[in-house]
Amino acid sequence: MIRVSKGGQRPETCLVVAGLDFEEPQQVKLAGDKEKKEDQGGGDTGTQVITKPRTKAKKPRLYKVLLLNDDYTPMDFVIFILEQCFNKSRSEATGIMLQVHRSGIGICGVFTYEVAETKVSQVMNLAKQSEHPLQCTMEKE
Ligand code: TYC
Repeated sequence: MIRVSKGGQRPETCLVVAGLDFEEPQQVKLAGDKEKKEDQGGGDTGTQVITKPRTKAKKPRLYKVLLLNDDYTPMDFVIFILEQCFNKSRSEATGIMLQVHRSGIGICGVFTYEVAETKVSQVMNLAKQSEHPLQCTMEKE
């Protein structure tokens, strides 16, 4: 008997790499397995846990990267951030900056977890280097 993964939550340690995902343990019989062998007490049960790659790619969760308004960060710096880190055109960047300036918060983009985390770090590092209090954060879509 061998346990393979199928359906449901993925294990904590699981990585999603190039569309491959892993599935929750499920028992699968292989040729030569003896019926109920592992249920008959002690010793090596002949049971192992393996993970079987999922054939269908699961959609990754997405995260919004948000900019917060403050009274001190120059508007030009926010536009620069939106152009450099989020590949916005000058006019898109100006629109988002003004939206944040007027409403207090705005969306720079929507990304997978790791990409969103990287963008937030880049923005925070650039703001820190330039000694601006600009805040950037991420939130589940
Ligand atoms: N409110 C800032 C100012 O008047 C501009 C600003 C816009 C700051 C967006 C942060 O995320 C921000 N200089």
